[in-house]
Amino acid sequence: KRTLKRLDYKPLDFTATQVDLQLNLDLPVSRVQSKIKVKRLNTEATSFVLDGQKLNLLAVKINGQDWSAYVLEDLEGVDGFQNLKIDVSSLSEPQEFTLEIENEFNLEENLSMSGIYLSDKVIVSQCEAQGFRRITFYFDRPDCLAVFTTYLETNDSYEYLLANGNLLESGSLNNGRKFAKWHDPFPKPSYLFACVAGNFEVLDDYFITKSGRKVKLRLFAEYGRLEQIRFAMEAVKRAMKWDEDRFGLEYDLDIFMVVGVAYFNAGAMENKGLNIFNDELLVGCKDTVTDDSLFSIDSVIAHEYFHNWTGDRVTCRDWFQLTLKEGLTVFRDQEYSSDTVNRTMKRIDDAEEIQAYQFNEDKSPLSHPIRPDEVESQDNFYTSTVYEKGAEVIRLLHTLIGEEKFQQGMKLYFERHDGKAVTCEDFVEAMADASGYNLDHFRLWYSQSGTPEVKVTSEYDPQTKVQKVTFVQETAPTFDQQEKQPLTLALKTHFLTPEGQTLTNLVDLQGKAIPELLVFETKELVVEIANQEQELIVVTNLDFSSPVRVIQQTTSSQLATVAAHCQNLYGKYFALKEYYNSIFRLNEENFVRNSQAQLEVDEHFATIYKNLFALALEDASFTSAVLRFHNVSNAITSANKAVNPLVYAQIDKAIKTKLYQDYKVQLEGIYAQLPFRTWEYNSLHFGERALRDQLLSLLTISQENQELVEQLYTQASCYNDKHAVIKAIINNDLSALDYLVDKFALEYQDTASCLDELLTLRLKNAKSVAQVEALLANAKQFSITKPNSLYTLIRGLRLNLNLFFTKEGIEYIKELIIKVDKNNPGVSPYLCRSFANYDLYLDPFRQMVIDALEDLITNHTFSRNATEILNKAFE
Ligand code: HT7
Ligand code: ZN
Repeated sequence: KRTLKRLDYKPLDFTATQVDLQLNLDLPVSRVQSKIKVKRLNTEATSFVLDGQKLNLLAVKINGQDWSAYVLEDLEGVDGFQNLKIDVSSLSEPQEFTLEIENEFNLEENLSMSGIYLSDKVIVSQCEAQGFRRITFYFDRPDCLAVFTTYLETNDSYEYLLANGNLLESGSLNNGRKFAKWHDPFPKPSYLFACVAGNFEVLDDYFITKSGRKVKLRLFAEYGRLEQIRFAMEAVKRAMKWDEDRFGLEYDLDIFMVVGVAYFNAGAMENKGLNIFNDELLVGCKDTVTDDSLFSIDSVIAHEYFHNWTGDRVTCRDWFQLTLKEGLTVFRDQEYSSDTVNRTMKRIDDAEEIQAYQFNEDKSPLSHPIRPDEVESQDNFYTSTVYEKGAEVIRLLHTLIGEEKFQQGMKLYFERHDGKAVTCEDFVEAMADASGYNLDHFRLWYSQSGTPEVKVTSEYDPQTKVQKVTFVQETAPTFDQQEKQPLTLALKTHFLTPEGQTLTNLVDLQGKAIPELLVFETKELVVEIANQEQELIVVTNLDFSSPVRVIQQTTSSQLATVAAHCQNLYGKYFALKEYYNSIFRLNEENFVRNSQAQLEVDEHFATIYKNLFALALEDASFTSAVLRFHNVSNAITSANKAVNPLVYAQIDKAIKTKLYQDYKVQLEGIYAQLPFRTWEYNSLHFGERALRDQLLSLLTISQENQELVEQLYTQASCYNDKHAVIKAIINNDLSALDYLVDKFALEYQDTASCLDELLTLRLKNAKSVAQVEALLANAKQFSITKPNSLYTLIRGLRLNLNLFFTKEGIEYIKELIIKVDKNNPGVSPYLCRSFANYDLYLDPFRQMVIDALEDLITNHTFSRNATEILNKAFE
């Protein structure tokens, strides 16, 4: 076990200031010449170590002379890490010298999607976190900042040769080869290096920055996709403009390029001036992707673009600081989406996501603070905690100090740290200095893991007419950390009368106004509300103002009041969700005894859903979001206790069936009134299409209304509606309509993302491993080396609870992990994570997962990445 610790950080003894890279990109083997200007930072030091991985070293020179004072060490393990230790004690001028390295790597055999690899026929790089060491020996860590010049040479079958920065020159060589030379004037760490060689469809445009500079914009995608990258181009321009308007940040190179590739481990990568995307997050238009996917394309384009300042211009000192760039950039992309689409719904979606994933990560053996202290593999920092909880911590800071001071803090941060690699401390310090706030206690959010629980209790005294509301925060010990302290919290809170009126102007016993935002950093906060004729309902953590779980004994009647009247939509939404979750608790025992039991509901069910549906046409976005949380995965993850997943699946189905039976006429009426508008990218249209999708599934749950499905396929003017059709058919087993699914498959036979969506639905409903294998064999877009295929497969299997929790299902996933890890340790940890949440389930399900983990760990050898996740999960 090799544990890396945050506090062990040591600055470099030697660093690179300038790198001239010559890459001869050939198959199967590529050749690299790297000329590095090295500067000594520690005058005592006489040697340094460069990182490598699976490289073949050919030559080392210093100041133009062959150099033999080096040792090349292969670090043990399956990953092929190497250290190249170079001794410069004999150099007369060791303060500054030129180091030349020549090496080769096997491009064709690199299936890891890290370093330089092949995506179909495109040669492409991915260097974050540690891919550069697969290209050449280097100081492959984020605090080594150098100015890169990149010369690319290939045979002349590649039309475009791209790298970071601005193009210096390009042309043909006489021997059937071609070259391009790029220069990036901004010092950067190796993880932001990028290069691409390939043939593409290209879309050109430009953007005039606020200071009047004309920036060339170029998007590259697979041939034939021109119409499908226009949306992304608009997103680039929107993001550039938004960053100028809201953050005052302008783009800094002459050209900004985005390339989409089919084989990519993550969503996208913010390489300086040359963003590289998983093409599912770049390519798409109304005719080929769902509204949700377009929304993701827009926000990921924005996210990667925003990294140009929060990540590239100011970067991380070490990987423990990852949230410095990721938490902040997620916050920025969330704000972009909120400003450009729908703030409330975006907030609801983000809160939902963090509660479903990050809260469980915090409860699991994989829990860690947003700035972790220890890790075994650098690749495993890319978690929901670092990204999404990290963004919530930034949002909390923003809530505490306000937009104006926050922007002053950002300005100071850039003034102090532009062109540097810094820490989370540096960020908080800039915010504290600029705002004048004391953020000492706030800093604890960076080091403490776990989800704080806030218990809210209320006592009303009719004699004194005082209502005493107590908020007590407590963070339970987590797997990684026993001791917890109270954190700085900001709870946006409303008080409602039993009739549902939101009261403002409330005062305490001293006559002081009770603020809407309750801020405290102690364990307990007591609010005493004076002059009340009746007990008020407390609705807190509105807009998810702090990343905490609220524990409150709210009666069904109170939930019904909040759901009907709360002025804050977030409050309404979570009251409805809490009510939905309470139906599971009410029915659990009955369904364990009898899977066909009659669903029990209380007296508020009818009012709650009647009110909800009455609002449907007025606020389709909201209603569709409420219907969307009616799903079993959500019920399991928000149960806050171990459950029987199969019983939960039965209850979920029973609730939906009851909704259909009880509200059939009303639901059919809403469905009929939903307009078919000319497609537009806006919140109103999104909402209506999403509601149509949700309603279609509900209306066909009992095999009725099949004509609506047929009608929708004919009427559909966009992919979103067609996807709704195949979803209803496959999930509700409307086998008479299978011909429409076949039609869909034919219509989208050339679009892998559509075929993947179809495959997910089919996998989710597969009855056996044999059926899964048959589905994969028939899916022409599926490839075991393609990350998107693997994500589709694991997504489908995870949703298929009936198969996942069988001996053959778990066995199949185990085999998959073993197979995938051999080629691509960037994806295998993602598969392993499905085994880390066993505490969500009751036995025998929990034990099945634990047994699988035990078998994997004891009987197999894995990459560092997978080993860390499996070991932690099993500890
Ligand atoms: N910063 C990027 C992270 C990323 C990545 C990390 C590990 C392995 C492959 C990867 N591809 C991209 C993406 C982002 O957060 O913007
Ligand atoms: Zn990012």
